[in-house]
Amino acid sequence: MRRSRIQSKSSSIDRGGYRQTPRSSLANLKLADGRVIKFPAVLGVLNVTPDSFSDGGKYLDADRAVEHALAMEAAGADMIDVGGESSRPVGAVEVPIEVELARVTPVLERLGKRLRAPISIDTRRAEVARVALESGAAIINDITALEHDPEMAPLAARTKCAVVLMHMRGGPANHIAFARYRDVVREVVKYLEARARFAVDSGVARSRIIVDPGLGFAKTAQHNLKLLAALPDLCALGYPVLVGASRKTFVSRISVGAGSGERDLEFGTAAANALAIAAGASIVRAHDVGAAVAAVRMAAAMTGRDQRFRRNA
Ligand code: PMM
Repeated sequence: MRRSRIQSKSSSIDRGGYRQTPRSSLANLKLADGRVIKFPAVLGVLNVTPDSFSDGGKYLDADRAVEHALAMEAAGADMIDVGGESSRPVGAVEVPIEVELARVTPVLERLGKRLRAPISIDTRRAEVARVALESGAAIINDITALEHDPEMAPLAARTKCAVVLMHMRGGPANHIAFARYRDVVREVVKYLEARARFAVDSGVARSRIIVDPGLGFAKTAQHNLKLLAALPDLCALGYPVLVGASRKTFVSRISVGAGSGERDLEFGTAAANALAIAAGASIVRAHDVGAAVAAVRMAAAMTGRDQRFRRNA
């Protein structure tokens, strides 16, 4: 069997099967306000945009957005990811910061009073993140891994929020033009290792850093599949790993065929989520929260990561 050239710190990885209780996936994320997110966890997606790939335009109205967030929480989402700038593979439009703020602020204000699940803000702009954190968000999900805005790292350090560092090349509008690698796994792991080091050097606590391979961001379907197969290498960095396969084009291309497109995409996403958790990922980002929760729970129980089933063994 071909082994990745990245030597994992965990020598017990067996690529042929799934590890029991992967060492590198930490048990939980402790937020600065005392709340604890137990892993594996589901991050429900709330895109407040007119043009996001799978749900663009559905939740531009703040009341509908709040309703959807509450429904995702009721369906078992552990966190809700609020985003006001689309990053679809082709033709994402750069929105002015005023527009991004106008989209997310009313939603965050209303959610702050009603949602118990922690909120993450999906943004590359420190000003948007600052406003969100003031409204009660606890996590910054930065698809540029703190690269886009020099104020982002100091903000994360100062506020003690958790941060998701995602791999991407280029920007939200043109990343697909940069999908060229010698060794995608090696390059993504090295990048995330460097960005995590940068975050720590900037004052972000190691325990509040999450890394994400950025499926679909400057990646072809082959790149995404290679990264999913190599998740243990990413987990070996020692940070919780977030995987965002939900409704992405590569899942659609692979899984759509037998039944209705929508259902196939949901099942394909659920399969990707289950296998990602089984391979050691800690969080999946999901549009269909009910399906993701079922997939994650099943994968966690089968790989000994669900405390309830371990005790009864
Ligand atoms: N994908 C999208 C947006 N934000 N954030 C992280 N951390 N990881 C992802 O994979 C990710 C993200 C694009 O998906 P959508 O527009 O369909 O929600």
